[in-house]
Amino acid sequence: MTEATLATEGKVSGNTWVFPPAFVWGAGTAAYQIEGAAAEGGRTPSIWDTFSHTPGKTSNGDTGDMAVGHYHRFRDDVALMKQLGLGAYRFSTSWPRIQPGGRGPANIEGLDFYSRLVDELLAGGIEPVLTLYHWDLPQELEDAGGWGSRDTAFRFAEYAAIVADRLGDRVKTWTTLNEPWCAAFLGYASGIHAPGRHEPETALRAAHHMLLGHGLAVGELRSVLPSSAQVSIALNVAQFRTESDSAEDQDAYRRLDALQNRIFLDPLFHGSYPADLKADTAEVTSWDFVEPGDLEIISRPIDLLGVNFYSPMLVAAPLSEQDRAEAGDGGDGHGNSDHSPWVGSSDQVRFVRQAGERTAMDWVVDATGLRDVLLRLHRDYGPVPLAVTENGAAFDDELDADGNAHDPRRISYMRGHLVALHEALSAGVDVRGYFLWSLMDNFEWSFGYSRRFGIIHVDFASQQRVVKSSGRWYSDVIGANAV
Ligand code: IFM
Repeated sequence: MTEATLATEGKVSGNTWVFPPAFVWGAGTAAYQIEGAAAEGGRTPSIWDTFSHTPGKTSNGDTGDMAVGHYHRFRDDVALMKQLGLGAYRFSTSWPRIQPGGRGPANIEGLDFYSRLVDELLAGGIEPVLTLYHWDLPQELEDAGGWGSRDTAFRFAEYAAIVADRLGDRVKTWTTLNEPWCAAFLGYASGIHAPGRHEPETALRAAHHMLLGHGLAVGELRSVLPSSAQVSIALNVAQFRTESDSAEDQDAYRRLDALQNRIFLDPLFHGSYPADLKADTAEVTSWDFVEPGDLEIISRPIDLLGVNFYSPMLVAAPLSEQDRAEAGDGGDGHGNSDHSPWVGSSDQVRFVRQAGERTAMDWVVDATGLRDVLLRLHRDYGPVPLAVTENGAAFDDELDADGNAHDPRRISYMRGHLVALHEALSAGVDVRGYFLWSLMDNFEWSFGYSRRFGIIHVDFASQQRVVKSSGRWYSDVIGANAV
């Protein structure tokens, strides 16, 4: 993504927020959430196939076996993207489709699929933005230790080289990992995501191995791709806020910020893990998995940081026994957790339920969080350019009698977040693009098909697609380059 020529060109006039001329407008998906064809074309199972087929792990026992059939319908889906006027499409490649089993030779049929997709996008004037890992680790690698094993980082770099070798002549923007926090902590600690393990130490180890895999992959990508290619990582950077200025609440903030944000940002941009994170987790791990030279690899320069943002979180110190009794808190004393089911220091933090509108995920709607997270990244980790690589909302959309899907709440969510992004631009933050999550309704991980994030409605039985009113609204925004 080229420089968007910032603040001075991101103008506001009346109630219209005009974006910089080179601003990239996109939408995103991920392989396991949309492709289906789980056993076709030489693909072998990933941890998400195993997990979703394990009784009790997903709503209704839903799996990605069929998902929304994108593997067979990709041309129709690209036609819809074209109709919306998307400038870019963010998708992920499936590791077990490209390198079954996670090691050894490439599966040409798998690479051919993505090659056709890329060609179709380019023919439609849509820039492909490729993510190498959106959580679908080949099951064989999990059987060999998964991300808890250091070898997985090296396998990931090998896979990155295979994909770059085939698609690097046409794909300009590359993302190594999507949301490693979710993959590490939801996958290996809370266990609500694949592979469903409950091992806090392994989660920290996995986070490090993912970062190492990222750094090794950056090296491979740089050696295979033309020098004009852009290499990035996408993090779900959390915007934590505190209930008060008390030292106890500030400490809860510090702990969570270390465990979700700085655990990735500091090694990537400063070449070290935060000292307070190591101290906070000393009872869980000695961090002996960090070997000499790892941090140099992890902090190899990148061209862009992807920011995935949905909702801010309010945190505080736990209530004292007395306060809990007075508040009639019969729960665990940690309050309501909006997003973060495992925090490593759960005795020291409490999530506070925020007032306000909520999405179908029960996530509070507060667009100021996006502005603040962008400002913070610019302040603490700049000058790396940013792109909002995910932002969106799930609502219980239904087709009306005429077959239309009206989703005014999603339009309002998007509008608010785009204005917030614009505020960050105007404050001088280098934000190069916005990728709405998601292009279409799809498999929402442990929620199965019960949560709809799309701007295109999908009837999961017939696979029929209908552009929602938010899709038409977004199309107008793209056309005007303004909100
Ligand atoms: O659907 C997910 C996506 O795969 C990763 N980021 C959050 C989205 C909504 O939960």
